[in-house]
Amino acid sequence: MYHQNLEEFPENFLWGSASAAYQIEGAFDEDGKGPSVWDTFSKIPGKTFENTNGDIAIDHYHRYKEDVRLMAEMGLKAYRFSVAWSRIIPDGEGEINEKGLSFYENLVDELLLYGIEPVLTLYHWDMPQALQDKYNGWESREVIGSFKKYCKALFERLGNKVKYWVTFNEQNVFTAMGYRWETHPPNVSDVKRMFEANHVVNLANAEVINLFHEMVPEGLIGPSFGYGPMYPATSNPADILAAENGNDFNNSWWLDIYCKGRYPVFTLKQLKKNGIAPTILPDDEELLVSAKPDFLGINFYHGGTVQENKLEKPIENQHKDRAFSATDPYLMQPKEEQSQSPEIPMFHSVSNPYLEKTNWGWEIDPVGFRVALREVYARYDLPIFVTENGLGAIDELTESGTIEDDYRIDYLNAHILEMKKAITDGVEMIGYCSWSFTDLLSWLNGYKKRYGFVYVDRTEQDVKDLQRIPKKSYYWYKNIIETNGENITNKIEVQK
Ligand code: BGP
Repeated sequence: MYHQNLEEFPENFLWGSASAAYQIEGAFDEDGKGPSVWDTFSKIPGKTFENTNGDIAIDHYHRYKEDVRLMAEMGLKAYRFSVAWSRIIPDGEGEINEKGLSFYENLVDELLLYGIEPVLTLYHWDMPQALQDKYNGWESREVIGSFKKYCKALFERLGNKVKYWVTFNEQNVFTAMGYRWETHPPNVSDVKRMFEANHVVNLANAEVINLFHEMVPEGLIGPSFGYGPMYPATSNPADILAAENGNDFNNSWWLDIYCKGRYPVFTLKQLKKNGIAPTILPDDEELLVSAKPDFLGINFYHGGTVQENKLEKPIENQHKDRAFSATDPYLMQPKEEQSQSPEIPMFHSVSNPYLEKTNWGWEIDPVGFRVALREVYARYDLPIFVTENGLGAIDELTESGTIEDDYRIDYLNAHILEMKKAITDGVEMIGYCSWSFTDLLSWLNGYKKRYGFVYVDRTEQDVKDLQRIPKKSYYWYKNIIETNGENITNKIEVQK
């Protein structure tokens, strides 16, 4: 659809920004916090860039007031953050740690003081290590009860202060990276175990949504999914079919469960044929169907392009032209030695010649963002909250003490423009959170891959003074918020 004039953003549109506990807080063992799987995993030599970890991160735990003040000065309307489960319950299921709860309550109070809407993520990948050790983490249904206990403590304490809640962040990413690619905890490489663990997370998601609706009837809850549209490489109908398979396997596999309570038929059948489908017990379906999210959180970075692949195993030279980044969670490719690669007969990923890439090889695809928003809204009919979108780049602190991140402004402007078009098309949207507010730890890429509006002065090995310095994009976004996005056009004007 081409629109001569774009509609305005809704009046109460939540212009926000996001973060996650492990990536910002630091204070990894303070005030009674128990270790999480990320505290353990990041210490395994060679797993993260230059062996970086979040022990100190950007020390948000001690500097949250300063960070919130910067948000307030920018005029931010919403701030998405996650709670570290092992701060609230150090061993995951036992005693509740009051100091952990009060940290988040203080943070929420501080946000509310400035009229910033808190958006709370319950699980952004940091399972308490004790539960990993005791039950094998998400591979056991025992963990569902522990997760409910933790969530209940937060609903009780913050249910009257926080309206927007996110259950799981990018379930597709943490299950694949953690159980298939050995690049996240618990460092496993087994497709069957991945699908089993993923199913348990689905059950936990449903249980907690139902619990929330009982306990916090005025609030809104939904998962945040890492969505990427699937493009066919050509107009060959066989490639169109491959793209449908890719969409089924990479997107509907999760979104259908969240919204319809059942797995997509074709992928499920394919997994069963390969002997890697999850174990579904008789009562599971009833639970999954009963839990309805109030909105869908969408994290958008990029999608993928696929072609037909009828081979049992990809041929050798196909591997060579794959633009494949070892740390791109959205485009991991089957390893040759991994016998169970269910997607091989379904589709085959190729590089998209129309799209530029970031320094880390991630495609830049603003139109794909509009495609994503429309697809998700058309299929699932739920309001969308964009809970992440942003550019990871190497920023330079100039001698005069500024950061001229025009490339980030270009990136965000282009994406927000496409979002405005999607709204004009008819997509119902709650808000948009950029990733991220401050610079923070990239899980696998250290401190060098920066996303923030606010520069944080540290390197991988040198913590320095962690000084916060607003970048050029900070002032640009401030203006976008002030004008409710009316200046979002093809032309960019930055006010500083
Ligand atoms: C998403 C995660 C975020 C964040 C972002 C950028 O998948 O939800 O936590 O890390 O990706 O990723 P990266 O740091 O790998 O560039």
